[in-house]
Amino acid sequence: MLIIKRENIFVILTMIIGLAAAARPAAAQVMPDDIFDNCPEAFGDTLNDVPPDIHSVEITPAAPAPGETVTVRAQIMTDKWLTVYKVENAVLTYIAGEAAAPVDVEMKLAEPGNWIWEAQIPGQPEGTVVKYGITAHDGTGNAVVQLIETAGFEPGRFTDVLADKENKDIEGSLDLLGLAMMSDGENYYYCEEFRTQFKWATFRGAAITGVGFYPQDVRVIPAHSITENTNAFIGYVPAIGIKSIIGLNNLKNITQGIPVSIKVKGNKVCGRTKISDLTDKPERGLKMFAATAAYDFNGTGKLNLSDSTPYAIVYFKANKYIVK
Ligand SMILES: [Ca+2]
Ligand SMILES: [Ca+2]
Repeated sequence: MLIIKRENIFVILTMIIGLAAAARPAAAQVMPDDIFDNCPEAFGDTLNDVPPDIHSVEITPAAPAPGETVTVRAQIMTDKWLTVYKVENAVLTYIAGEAAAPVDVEMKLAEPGNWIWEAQIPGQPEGTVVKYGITAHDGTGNAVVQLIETAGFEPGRFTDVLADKENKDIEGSLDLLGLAMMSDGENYYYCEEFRTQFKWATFRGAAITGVGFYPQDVRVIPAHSITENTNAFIGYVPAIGIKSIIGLNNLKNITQGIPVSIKVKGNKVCGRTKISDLTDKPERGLKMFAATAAYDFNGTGKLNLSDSTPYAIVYFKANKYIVK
């Protein structure tokens, strides 16, 4: 069973904290053994960390003619050996023509035994380029998404991939409500949504947020030792000026982190990275999530885990066909 990925988050947060300690004089970091004992319920949402995946997508007819309805069939499922949760819903999003708005269609579970989900795209005129992608969720909110490529930054084209509960036992500025994403094929854009505006400091210390990602394919190699050593975060710790991709190999020098563009807008923290800085195999999908913590580096030296979203497998490109 691949569970309690909180340990991995802990490792990464420890790295960020190490940087924080190195960057300015502060109380020694004390990492208590009981750090997870009183873990907020919000952070405990990540107890199951194996998202669903899309194993196949096909269309009928394979070469659609003008006006012909297209049926999209996809095998979308969880790994029953790695998670108790099952796929509960799937949505097909399509864009018919360059200037068209995205349309969402709920997919039906057409073959429950094989986890084949199905939806239709209405017939289109000759020459129409139809792009389509799937977003699916399991019973604990973990997701898989195929992002339909945008033509650069298009603020209206974010996909809400991960939703997170309101958690009134943590500060609003650390309480994640969701993670939205967009891809133009070269850049990955994300917006974390918070209950209130994200601030650089909280009453428990410096605020930390990040989007975690696993370059290794943990669906094939579900080993903690491997994922722990290759994990990385798109990290944002404004109190010490961190806006960068932080991994195990560049911890000793903060300037070695790959810089990331990150902005606070209202109750959102939004960022942009090059997809090639996240993975050299984008086609196999990247497992991602968002998390927050607070670090009291001027006081007790204690790290306080705050919140984490469920997990998603993210594909940075979707599918398409041309009506002939
Ligand atoms: Ca949560
Ligand atoms: Ca939350």
